[in-house]
Amino acid sequence: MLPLNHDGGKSPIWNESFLFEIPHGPQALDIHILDQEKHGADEAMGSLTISLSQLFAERQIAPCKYKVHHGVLDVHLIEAHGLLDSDALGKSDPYVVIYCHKDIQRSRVIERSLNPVWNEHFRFNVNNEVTEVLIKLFDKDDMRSDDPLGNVVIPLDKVFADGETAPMKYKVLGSKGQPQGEVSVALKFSSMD
Ligand SMILES: [Ca+2]
Ligand SMILES: [Ca+2]
Repeated sequence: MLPLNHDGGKSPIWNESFLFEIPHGPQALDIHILDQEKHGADEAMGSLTISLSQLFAERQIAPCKYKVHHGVLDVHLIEAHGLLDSDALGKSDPYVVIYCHKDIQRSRVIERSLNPVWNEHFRFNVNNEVTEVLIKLFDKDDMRSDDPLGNVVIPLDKVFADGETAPMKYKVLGSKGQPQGEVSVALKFSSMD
């Protein structure tokens, strides 16, 4: 067991070497950083991928720093426009389910509206394994299973680079890729590095 550093493990020093035999070796090295838990599964803290092509060409790479994304992503679900009317009487009762890696969160239901305003914030712990957020829209139905209203995929590379993206309209796409309205979302990433 390694002793904890003076800062409670935030800046660990390992200074360990690992030898790999790679006769027909992989093109990249994947490093996963975990937090050891006494009870339950160890928690992922981030990961990085180092391409080995430069190493194969130059035989050696001097020590350098690689960025590990680790922080909190704030998904601000603002509103939607022009959603499908999937109820025989009246309008849809939309809500969304947000998928961020293995984490799933759900908004409240706005009754009888095709232009719902949620103005809700959802916070997710994210690391390098997370590259996008999936938003699924549904119509809440009482007597049967909820109707899907379409999906939105938001790539996160811009918010990771800029730290913040202003409210933007994303197209809601149906099961065949057809547009079914739009959702306004703003993103904010607070790095823990
Ligand atoms: Ca319905
Ligand atoms: Ca409904």
